[in-house]
Amino acid sequence: MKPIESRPFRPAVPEADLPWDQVTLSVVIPCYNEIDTAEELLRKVREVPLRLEVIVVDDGSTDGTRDLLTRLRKEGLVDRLVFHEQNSGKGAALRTGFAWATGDVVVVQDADLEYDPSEFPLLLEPILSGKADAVFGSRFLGGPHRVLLYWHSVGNRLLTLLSNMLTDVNLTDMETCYKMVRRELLQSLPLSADRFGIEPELTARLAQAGARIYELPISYHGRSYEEGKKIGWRDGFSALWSIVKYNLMPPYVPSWKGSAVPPWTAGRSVPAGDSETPGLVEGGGDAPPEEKSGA
Ligand SMILES: Nc1nc2c(ncn2[C@@H]2O[C@H](COP(=O)(O)OP(=O)(O)O)[C@@H](O)[C@H]2O)c(=O)[nH]1
Ligand SMILES: [Mg+2]
Repeated sequence: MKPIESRPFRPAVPEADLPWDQVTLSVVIPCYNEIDTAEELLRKVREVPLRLEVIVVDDGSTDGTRDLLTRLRKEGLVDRLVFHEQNSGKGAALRTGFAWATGDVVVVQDADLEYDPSEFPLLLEPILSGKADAVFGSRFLGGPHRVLLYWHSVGNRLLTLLSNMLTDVNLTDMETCYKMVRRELLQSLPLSADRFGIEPELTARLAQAGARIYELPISYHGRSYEEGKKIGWRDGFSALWSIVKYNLMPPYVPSWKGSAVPPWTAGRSVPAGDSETPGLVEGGGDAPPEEKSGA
């Protein structure tokens, strides 16, 4: 496996004059019992023609995913592998991954194959060109998608409607996995949800921080419950509560004071990341990297 930096750079979007080679994209992958998909997913991520920092957080898997990830880390597919000793939920896994991110921009990538990493450059373009601080990939804006689970999609639209009413931003897919955010903004947000409440929480905090949010159509290869989909109607009800909680109750997030002109638009050159560090981390939790052993 060749390191990503040695590959020719091929942006997948037309704006060729953007500083694609000056940003590092941290890809945070929460992973819980995904032995059937994790390897193929990681290979797809590594094919993306961007400078990447790949952070995988294993959330207490019990199906052999941990050993698989350890092997893939040795193979060079993973830059940073963090293990949660106990299953704690997608939100907890994301908070661990966000704390470790050192790239300029962070994107969430589920470990199943429902979302396609080859769309990262499309999502990155509004951030790279300085228009957006965060970009959501929407499954409901006309991109190609497998049709299934009608009532699930109705649930998603209702949750998005309620979230929009309280955040006053007009998203079409609040629950999407594809949320890409400038790292400094993301790490400034007070996130606390352990499970799927992280989606409305992240959305609410970005809106409260006054982030410039863009939305783009993405493709979606949904899986059925037989194929391993885990999220269910209970998660829907808990999302309702999360939307109310993170929008109407403290803490109240002040406006983000970050620069509207990101450094890469001024031609900054960003180092490729610390490939000398061991990257394999036992434990996890939310502490920032400098407070952990093995960093
Ligand atoms: N369901 C579930 N997913 C988790 C957990 N911790 C991390 N994840 C990861 O979070 C992502 C989203 O979960 P997934 O089951 O695909 O959600 P769904 O596709 O919406 O049903 C996947 O990459 C999971 O591996 C957890 O405790 N439960
Ligand atoms: Mg999924």
